[in-house]
Amino acid sequence: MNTLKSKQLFEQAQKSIVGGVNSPVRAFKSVGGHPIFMRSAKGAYLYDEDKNRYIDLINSWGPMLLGHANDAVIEAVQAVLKDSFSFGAPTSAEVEIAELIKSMMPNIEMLRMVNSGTEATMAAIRVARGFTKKDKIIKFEGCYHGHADSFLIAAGSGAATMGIPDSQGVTSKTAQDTLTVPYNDLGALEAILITNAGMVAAIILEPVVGNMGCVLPKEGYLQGVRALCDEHNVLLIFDEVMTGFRLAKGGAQALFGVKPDLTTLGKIIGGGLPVGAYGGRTDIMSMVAPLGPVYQAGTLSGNPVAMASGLATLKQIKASTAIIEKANHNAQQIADGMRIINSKLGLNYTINRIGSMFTLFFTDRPVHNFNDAKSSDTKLFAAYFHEMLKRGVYLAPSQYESLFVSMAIQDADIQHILEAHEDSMSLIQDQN
Ligand code: HOZ
Repeated sequence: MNTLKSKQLFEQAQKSIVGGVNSPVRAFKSVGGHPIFMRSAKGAYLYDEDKNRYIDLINSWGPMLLGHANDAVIEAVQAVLKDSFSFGAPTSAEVEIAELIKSMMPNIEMLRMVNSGTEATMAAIRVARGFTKKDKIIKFEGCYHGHADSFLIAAGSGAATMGIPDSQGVTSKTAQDTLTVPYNDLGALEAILITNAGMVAAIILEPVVGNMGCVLPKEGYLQGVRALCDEHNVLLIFDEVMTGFRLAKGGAQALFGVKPDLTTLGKIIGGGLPVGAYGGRTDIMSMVAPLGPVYQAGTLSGNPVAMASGLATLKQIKASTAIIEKANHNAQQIADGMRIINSKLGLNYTINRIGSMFTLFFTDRPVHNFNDAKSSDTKLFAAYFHEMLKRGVYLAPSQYESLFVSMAIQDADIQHILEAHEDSMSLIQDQN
């Protein structure tokens, strides 16, 4: 596969963009080689600058559940473009999307639109602190909630991939207010709540983790976290930036039947444009300005073009259960097919899947938390990643990310992915 233009663009990019990329994992640092520069995408496929085609298993890290360049979304965006790109004043589309989100997410009574998942989580903990008048938050090792200071402590995703889970530049005072415990361990959570009694404003977690690879909550775990929050008078924040509108129309909270106090959203909510949101109980959200004393604002929040893209995406998801079902079916076929091939090759690697999210971990160990995920052979993952890329399958360039499957993938694509998997696995096993 010829990727010369990508290589040249990366060399050029490094002269003006930090590391040649605008988000660290994209640099391919942990897998080696150069990133692929994309030019266009349609449905299940990405096309790069050298005109190579890839079946996309990242889907912009989650937003493109419908597949790329969905016709109804394009039409909706084109329709608003002629009316202005931004007003910095309220629009009817913002009211419409707020009502639509409330109708889908079971525990959002009031919400605020922002421009990214990072903004949403950053604001949610500020509100939680303002409401409870407490400073500390608890997050889980390997969970990632965007790049705000309070979350870059034992952080997953790119921070873990780059080996900087505790980023420099975060003051020690900020870090002291973020307590961390292992995911899926109620005992550890209870212990830290007892030690810090009366000081914890909120527990924030990904109800299904996507940022240490895909890690599922153990049976009863989310219910246990909710019960501990109630017992210790702590707010529960579900970061559903990845899982919202994907695992179910109402996200993981609908799927598992657990009620968070606040929810953060991103990715699918913008249909590929930069949108986030946070919301929850009316009494808590009423703390936010202009109603209350917690400040949060944004010039481009509720941007009309982004709202049009989000609305056109969410309306389709709300109207048809077939979308989520098809994406789930695709992911199941791929993950199950990989399991069968692995066992034929005598390999016992862990594959975690739920709905249309999954990760193949290069470890024999069941993966329930970040320590388990870190037992993966990342060198082998890197070799596998490049073999898949050569065969036209675009995976996340890191072991510590979930894959996101779209509804646009068809049976022939699944066949292609599984053949690529078998060839790649056989080859890297022979070489190692
Ligand atoms: N940290 C993001 C995924 N969890 C990566 C986003 C990107 O590089 O585009």
